[in-house]
Parts: sequence; C-alpha cells; structure tokens
Amino acid sequence: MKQYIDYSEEAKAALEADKPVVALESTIISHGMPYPQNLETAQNVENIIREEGATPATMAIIGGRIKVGLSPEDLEFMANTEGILKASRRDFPSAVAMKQNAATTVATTMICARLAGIRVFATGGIGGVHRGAEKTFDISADLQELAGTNVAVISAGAKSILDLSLTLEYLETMGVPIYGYGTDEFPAFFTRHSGLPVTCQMNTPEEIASALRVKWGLGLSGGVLIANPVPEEFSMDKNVIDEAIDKAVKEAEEKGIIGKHLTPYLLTAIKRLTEGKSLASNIELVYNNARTAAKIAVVYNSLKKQEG
Ligand code: PSU
Ligand code: MN
Repeated sequence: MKQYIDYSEEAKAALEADKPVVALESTIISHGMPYPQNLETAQNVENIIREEGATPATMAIIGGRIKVGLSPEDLEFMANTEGILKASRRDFPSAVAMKQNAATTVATTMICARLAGIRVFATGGIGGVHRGAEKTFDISADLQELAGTNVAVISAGAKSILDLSLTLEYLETMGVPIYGYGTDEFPAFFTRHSGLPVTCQMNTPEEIASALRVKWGLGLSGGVLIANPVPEEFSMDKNVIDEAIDKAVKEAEEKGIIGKHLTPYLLTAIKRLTEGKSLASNIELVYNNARTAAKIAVVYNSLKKQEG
C-alpha cells in the first residue's frame, strides 16, 4: 500500500514522531467553494490546526498519487484547476490506477486517514441521505464509511439539502455515535438547531477523546461523528437559508441533476441564492471545526501515550 502514497514533509515528520495530526478533505476546496476563497480558507484551516499544536494533512489524489498532506503548490493546484474529479470510495481505485487528479470527499478522506494512521478529521458538513431518497436511493457513501472506518469526523452537522432525520436513522442503524460538542441537538450546518437529538452531549475535548479511546479500545470499529455547531455570531437566519435550500433542491430536480453531481450543484446554487452570505458562514464554521478537531487530536494523542 505504501507504494501509492506520498506524504508532505510536515505530515511525515509529525507521524514519525507520533505527534497529533488532523486530516482535511479536498472536495470542499475543488468543488465546495469558489476560487480564491477556497484557497485562502484551506490555508487558514491548516494554520489554525498548527496554532493549536497539531499538524494538518490535507488529502487529495494528484496524478494518481495519494497525497497525505499537500505542499503550498498542491493546494493551489487543487483550488484553481479545471476538471478535478470528485472521488468518493467507488472512484478511489480508478483515480489512482488511471493517474487522475481527484478531490477527496469525507468518505475518501477517511480512507486516506486510515491508511496514514490518522484518527481525527475536520470538515464542514458530511454527505447523507438526500431528500426523496426513498425514490432516488441517493445516500452518500460518507455514511457507509462512517460505519466502517476508525476515524472521528468533526463537522457542523449536515445541510438540510439532506433529510436530516433519515441521515440520523441511518447512522443509528450503523452504530455510529454522534457526539454534540456543547449541544444535545444535531446542528444543521448554517444554523445551530435541527430539533433532532445527538447520541450524547460532550463539553470538552477530553470527554470526546476518552470516548474515542473507549470505542476503539473495545474493538467497536467504525467512525464517530462529532457535531460542532456553527458559532452563534456566524449562524444564518433560518428562514433565509431554508428558502434558499428549498429553491436549490427544486432547481436540481427540474434540471434532472443526480448522482455525484447533486451535492456540488446544490452547494453552488445555495451560494448564488443567498448572494454569498452562505459562503461567509460556511468558512467560519470550517475554522471552528478545525480548531475543535486539533484540540481533540492533541488530547487523543496524549491519552494514547499514557495508556500505551
Ligand atoms: N456537504 C457540504 N459541503 C461539502 C460536501 C458535502 O455541506 O463540501 C462534500 C463533502 O466532500 C462530502 C461530499 O463528503 O460533498 C458528499 O458528496 P455525495 O453526497 O456525492 O456523497
Ligand atoms: Mn449521492
């Protein structure tokens, strides 16, 4: 497996010294935000993780090489190149074999993290069960990856482009714990509230890190979803965002957009319909997730060393 992977110098040094590392995805860079905000956000996210005493490892596939950690040039490439694929689990082997350039989703970033021995991953929002999935069967591979791969994903919940209730049912069936960071409610990405409960509220990085140690220590394989609500001052007006999401979903339906193109289409439409307001909120919640993820990674790392 080592033959397929390239490490950034920074990630390699941290992993060899057994220091805390936080994985980051690249679909959010290549397909989730416009240039140049995507590049600036990706750079800031990495710096926030460094400030908190952890090392960032942004994942991608470039020329068929699995990248664990990106150089500044790689980051620029992922942010500002046309035609970069979006690779979820099913796309991963062909992207490597066919020497493609591909951004990693939550599912494939979890796979990269597992290959590199990284346990903590920060993102914006996860994929899930789409509205109308009872007809379309559109359920993100992110959920199945959470079911099986030992990585903790810190997100601001999920956007209500999804059916949040069905998404949580799926995760419950698959045995994926959802820890609300300072909340007992699953956050809805742009807003702090969905009315739906998390598995357990946890208020400190120590509580979360110790639950991760227990889960994996007991051999309960699979991921954990850490739901970190957008900070109050950056959350959006519920009516404004709900209206934009409803319109975006309707547009996508009318245009017949399906499959892997649906999520990126909806994200772009929401940005347009909120005149960029959603982007500002999106960027801030990603920073907030990076900070929390780095704190959890630091505590997890020290618990691991104490427990041996
Ligand atoms: N949801 C967001 N922002 C994102 C994504 C989802 O709010 O950037 C991206 C993530 O990379 C996620 C992927 O893993 O979309 C899910 O795509 P799909 O629904 O096709 O599995
Ligand atoms: Mn899908």
